[in-house]
Amino acid sequence: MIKKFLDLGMQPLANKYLTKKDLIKKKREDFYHLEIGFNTKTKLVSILNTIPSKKMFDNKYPYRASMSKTMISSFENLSNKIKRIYNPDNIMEIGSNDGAFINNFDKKKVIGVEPCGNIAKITKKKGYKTFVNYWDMKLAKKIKKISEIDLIYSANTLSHIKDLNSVFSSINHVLSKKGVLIIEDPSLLECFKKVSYDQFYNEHIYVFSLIALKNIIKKYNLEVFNIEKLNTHGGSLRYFIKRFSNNRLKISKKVKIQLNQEKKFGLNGFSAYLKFKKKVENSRKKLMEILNKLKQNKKQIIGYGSTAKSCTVLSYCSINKQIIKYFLDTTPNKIGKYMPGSHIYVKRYSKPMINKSNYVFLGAWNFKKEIFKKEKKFIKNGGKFITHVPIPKII
Ligand code: JHZ
Repeated sequence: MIKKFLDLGMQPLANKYLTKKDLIKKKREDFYHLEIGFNTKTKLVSILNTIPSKKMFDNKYPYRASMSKTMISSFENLSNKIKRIYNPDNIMEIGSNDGAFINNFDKKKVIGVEPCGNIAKITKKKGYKTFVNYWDMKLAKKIKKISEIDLIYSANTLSHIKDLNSVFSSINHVLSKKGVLIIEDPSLLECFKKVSYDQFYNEHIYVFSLIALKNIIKKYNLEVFNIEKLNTHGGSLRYFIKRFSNNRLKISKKVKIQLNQEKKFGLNGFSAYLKFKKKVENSRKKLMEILNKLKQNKKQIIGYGSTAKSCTVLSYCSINKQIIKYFLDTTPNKIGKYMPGSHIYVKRYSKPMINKSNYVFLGAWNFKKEIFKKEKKFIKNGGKFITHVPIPKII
């Protein structure tokens, strides 16, 4: 049974940016009801109204993993580890985006799977074998005809695919006997601790806990043998998964520790979910108090990092362009366009632009460390950031 615990209202598709022409023509935007539920049997947390993949991941997809130094170095560190510890004959990445991970490997050893044609073009151009496909059994069969895969990696992708049965049976089909599957996605425990409700948007169908993932993959004779806690994307978990039959890889005690932490927090019962709902409502109230007060005092507020997450916050809190004048961002496919729903304009990031600002809402709060390092001058000159995570405040 799926029990609903949170209603984040009507939301646009988080990565559907609009052009000026779209606005003039009053192009129809798709809105959907963003409600979150908890499966009492599998303990899996998911959004309740899902959008077909084709509507979300198309040839105009803007997100580029390489836009952040944090992500590039996270992928580089993992790649070095993979080479050192597993030394696989071949590697496949599901959701290879612009190649931030596969760039670290020999072109002969690695393949990418990326359904967004405009993004897949980037790795193809560099000479990486890239399948412009959604991950499914048809593709798994095609790949297996060439070879089984020793190491499958997928970051921030499996949580975007509704049919987890198809995901894991296809992985099972192509993974070699001693193969290792590494998945990384935002952690539900971290999301709850940080009240980062903006981890929920149309693309994030699931926010996994170890408890839930363990329950789901056991059906495919797969088990988590190690985990790593990552700071990326607001607190993620990296799951190292093997076949039950592979006894060469031992189960780390970190797995048990994480399971206990999740249980202690109450992630396998419903009351933690109701508590989270209350915290989310308070978060909205506090953020709006801060923004409205600044507005009353005639302060100009801009945004930094036009994230998919921001889209949830803007809609849920009814923040419009009267409150946040524009967003700054480095992503080529977002610059010069308007954010979905709020229609707040996205300007090209530049140092002078940020340095002349006073109050900056941190849309990319997950890159706070990287951004604070980059914006020392803005901070030194008295510039203030506004964040809603873990509690709304001016920093
Ligand atoms: P970022 C996307 O979510 C969508 P978003 C997706 N569904 C997902 O799961 C995660 O990524 C992985 C900009 N920026 O990574 C770049 C600057 O302008 O938090 C990006 O537009 N300057 C696939 O959109 C945005 O912020 C900077 O210095 O929530 C960050 O987006 C930095 C560091 C970032 O993901």
